Amino acid sequence: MKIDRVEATTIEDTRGRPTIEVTLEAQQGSTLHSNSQGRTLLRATASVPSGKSTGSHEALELRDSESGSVEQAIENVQFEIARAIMGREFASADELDAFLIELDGTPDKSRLGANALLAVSIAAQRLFAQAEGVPLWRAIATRAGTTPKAPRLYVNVMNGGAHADFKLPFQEYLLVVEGKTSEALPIAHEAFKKLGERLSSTELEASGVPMGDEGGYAPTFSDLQQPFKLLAELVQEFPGTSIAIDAAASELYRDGAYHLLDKTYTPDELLALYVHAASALPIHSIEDPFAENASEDFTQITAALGDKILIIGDDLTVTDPARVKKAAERKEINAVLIKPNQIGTVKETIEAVRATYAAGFAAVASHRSGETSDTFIADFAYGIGAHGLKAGGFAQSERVAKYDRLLAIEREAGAV
Ligand code: 2PG
Ligand code: MG
Repeated sequence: MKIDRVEATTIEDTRGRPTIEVTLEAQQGSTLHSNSQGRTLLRATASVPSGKSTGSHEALELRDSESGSVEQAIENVQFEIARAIMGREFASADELDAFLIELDGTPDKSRLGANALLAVSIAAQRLFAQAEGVPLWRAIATRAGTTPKAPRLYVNVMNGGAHADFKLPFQEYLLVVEGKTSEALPIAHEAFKKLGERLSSTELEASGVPMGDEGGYAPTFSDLQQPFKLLAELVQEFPGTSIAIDAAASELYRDGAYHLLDKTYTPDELLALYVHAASALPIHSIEDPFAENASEDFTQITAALGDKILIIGDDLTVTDPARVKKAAERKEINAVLIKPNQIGTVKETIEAVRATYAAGFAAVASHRSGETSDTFIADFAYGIGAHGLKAGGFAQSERVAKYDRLLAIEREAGAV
């Protein structure tokens, strides 16, 4: 395939911050082996999300440090990347990604920007799927060598931490819903509504429940147990559901201790809190229970709880195949969060998935806290047969779009 048009522009994410959108065009049939007749125009657009609680080992999102603009990343796509890829023959999306990685030439994508590279990489993956005449999720499955499957819904019902001014210490309280999307989604919606009614009926939130960055409620609690109690009640009412949290503990760690509400916890005390929660409550998984460099604490919690629940690495592993392998050797986790923009190309994201599966771990695909309406992550989750997909709460259409895409995939998959 030869790409003959590359365009990049700024759009706003759910936090109103600028991010990058790229459109690529190619002529189908413009290979050495085709004649000039019957060519169709292929066109694909992709935009990239942006994180707030970012791991320090993530690939670099290129932004102007003062204004936060992505002008430089856009320029990099429009000039250097466009010039390098246009008119060149790429036999596969993998070949194109390998070319992008080499063009950037840095280990953390800091020259051209992981945001610039990923937008091109995702749009290119879409172009190749179109050229092959297969749905995006199918193209991803073929590329990754995985068996497509509907992911569990990881619906972020209560937002805390950096996503809600730390009104709740843990960043994400999620309801995990099992089953095929068309059955799981109505249950998730109903439970989300119920939770909203309950929160607004408490005196505390009588004036209406505020919402957090990821489209979930952002209530204030004075004790750590209260949100868990509310969720445990919901789980009882809605069979097939369970609780997950993303502690995003790197954000809670200062001066050798973890700060939760008005108390500090040593790593051992925090471990005891998790162990107690996992024995008393229907907990399915805990993500980033400790700070990103607390290797031994991760190993300890996985030894204590790993046969019962998932311990998911996010800031710890940053979708980096090498880091996933290291985490496997050290037995730090038994599941990996997969976020394409932590590494910068679809190719490397797939390599991180391979490393995850090679270790016998579960993969949970994830959006970012600053999202766009791009639904690539839903196709990716389905294509790799992910254990789950984190796509946020229902109060933002950018989150709902991902769940709706899973519904559409279910129909497409049934029709094949
Ligand atoms: C996380 C993500 C997504 P952010 O920590 O898992 O929920 O948040 O995009 O802010 O890193
Ligand atoms: Mg996380």
